[in-house]
Amino acid sequence: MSRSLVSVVLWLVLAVCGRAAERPNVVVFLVDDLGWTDLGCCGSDLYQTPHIDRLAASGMRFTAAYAACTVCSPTRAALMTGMYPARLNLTDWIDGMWENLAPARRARHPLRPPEWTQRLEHRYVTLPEVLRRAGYRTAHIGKWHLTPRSDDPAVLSKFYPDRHGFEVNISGNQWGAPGSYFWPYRRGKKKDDIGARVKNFPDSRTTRGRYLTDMLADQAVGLIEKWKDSPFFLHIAHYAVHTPIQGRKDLVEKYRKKITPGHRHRNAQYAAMVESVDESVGRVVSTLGRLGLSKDTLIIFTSDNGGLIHARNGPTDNRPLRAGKGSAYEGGVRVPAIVSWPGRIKPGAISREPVITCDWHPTVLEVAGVSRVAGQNDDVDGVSLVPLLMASRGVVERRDLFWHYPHYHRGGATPYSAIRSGPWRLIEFYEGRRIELYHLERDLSEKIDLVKTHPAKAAELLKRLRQWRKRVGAQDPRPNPAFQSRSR
Ligand SMILES: [Ca+2]
Repeated sequence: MSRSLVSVVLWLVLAVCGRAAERPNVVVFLVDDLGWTDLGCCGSDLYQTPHIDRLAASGMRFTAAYAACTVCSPTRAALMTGMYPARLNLTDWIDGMWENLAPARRARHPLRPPEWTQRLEHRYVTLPEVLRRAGYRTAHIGKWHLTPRSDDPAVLSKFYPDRHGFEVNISGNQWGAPGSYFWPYRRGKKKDDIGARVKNFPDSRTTRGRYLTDMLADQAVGLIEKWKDSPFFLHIAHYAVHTPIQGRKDLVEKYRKKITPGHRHRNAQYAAMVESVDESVGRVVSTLGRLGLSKDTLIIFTSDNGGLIHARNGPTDNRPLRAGKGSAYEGGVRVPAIVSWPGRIKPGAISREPVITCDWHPTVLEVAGVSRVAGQNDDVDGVSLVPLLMASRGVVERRDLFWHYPHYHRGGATPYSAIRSGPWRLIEFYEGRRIELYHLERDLSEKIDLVKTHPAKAAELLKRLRQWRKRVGAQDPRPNPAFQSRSR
């Protein structure tokens, strides 16, 4: 072989290998309502998640990862844009509680929410939009919940995932929950559930009889097989483990036999739902392995808010965290987060660094070697976690994390903002401008309010929180003119 031929072959090999390394596939699992202790590797005493536990063992698990909001739509928007929900003015789930509250119930609250933005606006450049321009195939599979409040299909469809950068949209629409997890995913004869109004919902020949989480996994596996030769971005946003709490029958039976009075987690239906999510992760990981794509694929696994505990038969338990979904406390926002990239991220790594949903956007772009679109999303709030992921002792720049929820929620929240700074967490409640201060390293359960004993720290954090609100243009709640204090 001539020297020039050798060098051409070498160049080709380097070019092909280099390309694969520069543009890995990205799979994001965004599970709905999965609590901080809802996985085997995160301390559940009941739920079995061997595939997710293996994913964690193969990469990095974050012990202080946060959702950008205590409810779902804002966190989903933060993942798509890398921006805080407060900056997007998208601060509650769509439609929000207030909008559905009877006048008598509204009168119980001294404040009312601001005129917040109930959709993901097109002026923001989403993660799939940037990746798609860089040559990625992009698919959304599962829950979307970022459309406006509307009954008009023409209005709704303008905000579906396929109008926000996803080439393929499977079952993403205005619904925050399915009518049923069992095919055809409707509640009784109700027509307007997922599947009914969405054009690109898979047709019934391929979904008939499939449990929803299994069906979404089928779709993910099919797309990986189809797109194996080009870089792809899959956003697998499971409807699970949101209500209705309905597990697959074989798994429910298994857990019914397993639960004892001593268990902390003790809902067999919910346990079965978690295990179905685990199976979906296992199927995606094994498909990647079978196709030789493991080393070319970054997988992120996380949740959109804390575990649900306030509903009837509160399906899970977030202890030692305080409260859960829809609350101002850690149980509302602290979530599992796992990142795997075999050969790149050291196996078995644990990070205690506080990270938040907004960070995944710049992280994915850096991993994909893609620049942000100039002049758009310049205010990305997240930071890339690549230094942390690639060198397990690496650090990201020290910063504060923030939450802003100017709404009420059945999970216990009254309008509030919060800041986490190092081990400290300060919450400002708008009602009466009351503050609470906790030291999370000494008091993970937020039991001991330190405002009185650490007034200087409280004042410093309150100042930073208010400065941040101003900087991002956070909307304050307003006085409720209909408020009747006697009715409380
Ligand atoms: Ca949720």
